Amino acid sequence: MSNAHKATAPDPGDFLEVDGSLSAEERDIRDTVRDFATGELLPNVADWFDAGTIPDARALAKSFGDLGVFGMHLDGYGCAGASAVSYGLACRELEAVDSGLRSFVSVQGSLAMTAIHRFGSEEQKNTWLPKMAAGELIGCFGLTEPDSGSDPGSMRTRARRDGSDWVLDGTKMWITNGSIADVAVVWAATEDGIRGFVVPTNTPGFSANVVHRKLSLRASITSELVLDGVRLPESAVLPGSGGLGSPLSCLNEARYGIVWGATGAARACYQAALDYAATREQFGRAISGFQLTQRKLADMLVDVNQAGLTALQIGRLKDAGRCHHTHVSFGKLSCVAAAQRVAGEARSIHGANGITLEYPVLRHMLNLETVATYEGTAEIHALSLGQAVTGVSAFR
Ligand code: TGC
Ligand code: FAD
Repeated sequence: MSNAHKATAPDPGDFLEVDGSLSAEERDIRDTVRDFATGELLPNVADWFDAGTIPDARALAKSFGDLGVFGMHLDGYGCAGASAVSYGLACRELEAVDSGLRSFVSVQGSLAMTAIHRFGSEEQKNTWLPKMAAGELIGCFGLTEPDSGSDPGSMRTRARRDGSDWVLDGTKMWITNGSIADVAVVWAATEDGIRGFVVPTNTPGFSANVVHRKLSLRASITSELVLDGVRLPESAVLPGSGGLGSPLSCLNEARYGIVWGATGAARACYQAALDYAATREQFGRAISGFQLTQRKLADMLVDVNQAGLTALQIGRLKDAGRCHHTHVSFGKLSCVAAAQRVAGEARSIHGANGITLEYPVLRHMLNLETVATYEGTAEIHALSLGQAVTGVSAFR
């Protein structure tokens, strides 16, 4: 006879007990990041979003460095060498506050630091990574261009040799933290294919312009990078980089963080909706008692928990060395779509209050428009999966 009906009622926030399978170390990391995120970031994030910037991004970088989340999945050079699941949990807890804050950590650790860690010389690693891990230096990652987004292989930024130097010309667009960065990892086409360059942002010819009037990811700084005859020594090229596969392999790391991050945004919206529905009364009763609201809450519960299971499974595959980049596409496509559905339903449950910054739901919903776009749009990840299951590429 089944005992299912006698079991303790599930926790709505972790219905399938995904967190029950975490190790003690993973739970510690989750709790440390959650405490920091809810204590230090949550009270400020609506103001930052309202202002359309992070007013003291250097102080925030230092706090993230002290917390140990920059490049936490990397080994050596001041990095923590944590598991993929631990890194994912950190992304989840940060994005439960705001996608822009997880982005800060993704771009620094998964993109700029990973590129140097994976393709850099010992000298480059020793010069940049410890200070980036500590949050003393801020990095950005320039792949996208005004006319080259989903198709980065069509980039126009060029690096040409001039004696023993390299000279870079081109424009990068939509670059997170570009105008506050100390160092930019810039991808450029050379005679030998696409290569990565470590560009100190005080190099003559380098400039960055902030993108204004964004309606999404407002608690994040987004910039255009202009490279106008930027002259660099041979030691600036990432010696291990070669071909489009190099930047794409960094994207896999950041996309993996987004898989988890999206589950944090979804959880935050779901919890806000649950709380609001329990206290908001119309027609003489709490709106949580209406069948139509319960249908929304049930659908959200399923989305939040299925996304959580997906993220954990991909994390376990990654820790076991069995994560293919199409697993990450699966997670990025499905978890972000789930978070978008949850945020939309949560906003509707909040009625008029849902359109204000007093509640987190529209802020998350707007942020998720960016999350669904960067690091490969939903369409690009659908095509990656389509190619994986059919063997036919439909990109062109
Ligand atoms: P294709 O011919 O398929 O591939 C070129 C080479 O790359 C290899 N490859 C990968 N390697 C590692 N990881 C992946 N995910 C890879 N996908 C492909 C491939 O095997 C090949 O290697 P080889 O040795 O044969 O040369 O290239 P394609 O030109 O057809 O393009 C493929 C496509 C469309 C999937 C790719 O270009 C793509 O992913 N487009 C989306 C671009 C994108 O995601 N940009 C993100 C910019 S960074 C950003 O948004 C930061 S947001 C801030 C934050 O994260 O918070
Ligand atoms: P496009 O590629 O022009 O796509 C437009 C539409 O066409 C999309 O719906 C797309 O899915 C669709 N489409 C394109 N190709 C196909 C196809 N083959 N089949 C079907 N549909 C297709 N980039 C960086 O390099 N570094 C960063 O730090 C960074 N940070 C960002 C921060 C923010 C806030 C934003 C919004 C973007 C950021 N990006 C960054 C850029 C981001 O990666 C690109 O916006 C993204 O790759 C999509 O490129 P695009 O905007 O040019 O859209």
